[in-house]
Amino acid sequence: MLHVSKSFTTEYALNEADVCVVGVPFDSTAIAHPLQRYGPTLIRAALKNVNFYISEKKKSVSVHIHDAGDVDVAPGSFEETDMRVRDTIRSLREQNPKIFPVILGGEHSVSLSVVRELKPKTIVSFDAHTDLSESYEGVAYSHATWLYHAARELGCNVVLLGVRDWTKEQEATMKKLGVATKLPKKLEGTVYVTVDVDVFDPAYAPETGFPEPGGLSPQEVFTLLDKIFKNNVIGFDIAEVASDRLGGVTANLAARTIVRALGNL
Ligand SMILES: [Mn+2]
Repeated sequence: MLHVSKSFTTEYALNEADVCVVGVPFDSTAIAHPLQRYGPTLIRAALKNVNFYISEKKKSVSVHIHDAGDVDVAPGSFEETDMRVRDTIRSLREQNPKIFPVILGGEHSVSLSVVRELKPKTIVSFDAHTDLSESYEGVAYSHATWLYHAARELGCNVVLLGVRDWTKEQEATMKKLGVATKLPKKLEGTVYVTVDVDVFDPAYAPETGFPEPGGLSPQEVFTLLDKIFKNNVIGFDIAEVASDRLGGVTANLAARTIVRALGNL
């Protein structure tokens, strides 16, 4: 008998799993606190200690999870990392077309690579920021621009929840793209959900690249997630956990958020 533990209580082979976890430890475009590379490690460590049971709903979260590991990112290159993330997601979906991908960031630019593969009709982004600049510090593809490029390339609907900091230019872009800042009753087509942990108030999630005061509470985010998952959600990520210390509250909240999301599958 092997007395060993993996990321999840029980871990399934890809072809027997409902959910596939993929880490993307990329943080090369982060400016303030580039520690997002440890996000996948921190969230996995937290996931080991989180019960896959939602007490208030008396509901077991019983999805079968396969952990594919982390993408070998190319430090300093979004383009090369993008290719590797897309290739990885594509291969996983070829091997199991029904798999529901859960991506652990990494900075928020990793979401662009994922939606380029999944091509959702609607993106719901929980984020304090719009991430709708065309370029940031002269760089086209970064954590601060990914949603602009996703919206332009895919021509998809965008819903931004918990957003509370934007520039005049970003405000014009939001108008131009028809970005919703409240959850519509019904979401169109396939839906991709991304959670930048800075959507939470920094009191709940201090370990992140760009904390903004006045954020949402965990309960508010969980309630919104429950509503969103009544639609045709095809993938989920959580980005911007940034710390080099195990046992932080932000990674624990990220893990709890994942369990809440998976509880709706
Ligand atoms: Mn953000």
